[in-house]
Amino acid sequence: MPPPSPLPPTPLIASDAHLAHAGLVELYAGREIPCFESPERATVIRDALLATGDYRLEAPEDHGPDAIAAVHELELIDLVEGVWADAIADGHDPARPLLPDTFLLREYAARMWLDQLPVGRHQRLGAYCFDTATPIVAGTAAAARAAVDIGLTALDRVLEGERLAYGLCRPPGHHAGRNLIGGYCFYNNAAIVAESLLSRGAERVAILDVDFHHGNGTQQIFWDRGEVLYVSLHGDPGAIYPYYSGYATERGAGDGEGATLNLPLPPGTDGDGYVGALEEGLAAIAAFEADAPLVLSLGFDTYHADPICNLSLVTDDYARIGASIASLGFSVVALQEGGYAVDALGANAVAFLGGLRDGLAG
Ligand code: Q9C
Ligand code: ZN
Repeated sequence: MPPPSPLPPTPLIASDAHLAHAGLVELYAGREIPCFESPERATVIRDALLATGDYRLEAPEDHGPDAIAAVHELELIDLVEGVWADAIADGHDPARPLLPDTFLLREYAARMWLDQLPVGRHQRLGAYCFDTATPIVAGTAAAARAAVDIGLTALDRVLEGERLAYGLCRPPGHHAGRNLIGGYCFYNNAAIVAESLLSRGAERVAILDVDFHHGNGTQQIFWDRGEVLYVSLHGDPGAIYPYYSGYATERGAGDGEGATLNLPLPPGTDGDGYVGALEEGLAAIAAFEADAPLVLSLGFDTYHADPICNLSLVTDDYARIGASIASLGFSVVALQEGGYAVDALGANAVAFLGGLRDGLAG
């Protein structure tokens, strides 16, 4: 191992609360399979970063419920916080994760008032969830709250003067919308951090999303708001999750028109192709002239061996991508999203954050 670099250690904000968001299964092609979004993901990333000597581990501080309520509707928060208890009270097996068994589709929603929804939160889960990949267990709500606190604590460190802070959020956040959970996400950590920046006086905040998937939740939250630029690189949704959003034609609306930039990438895109598209995204961010740190939704599911994705990045590409993002000159609040090739997550995190860290220091 090379000697640690002389730069001061970068804050790595992490918590063990996520360990209880475990025993998860998802439904895929008619089968129940172990959920790709596992606790080991966060453990291997944390251990690999600490082994470099370049990071200092810090627990999140409790930021209370207000920052979550600034982004998510109260009924969604109420659902996340209470759905497990309602299911258990109604006889749900505590050893089994909870998944919706119906979804509130347009046809029904059009003639249904929200106050007609069933009282049991487990019975209305399908009104607030858009897929079968977002299992809930007893520890889910506390883990989701801790992930938000991780993001907000990382933000605090950057506002105190760090060029980079990394929040090891789990569960991830970018698929969660104002009133929807999905894609392994409950509270939208990155959106909450961006909204917190606005509440602290920023006028223009940019979010860059380099997770493999389109951050449909983040896009929805800021769709009609010009003060937040959302730029996302992702696998072409014509072929892959989340299917219904992330097309280049989606550019925002109203005050937010032009403040959403989607850069879908063809299957098999390699490092050179990725960096080419990234340059377009970075140019848009530079032109936006944010007056706040960059909020980065960071996923490693762009990796060639990711089990549910279709891009072709290799570990060395992450160092280039990190360096490229650093060249923007913004301080960065980096928040973990996806990445499911567990054996490679540590090396990819070290490469990416190392490139970013060195670039921001130089
Ligand atoms: N058979 C994030 O990366 N569906 N979420 C996968 C696999 C859900 C990904 C289907 C993918 C969600 C944060
Ligand atoms: Zn993803």
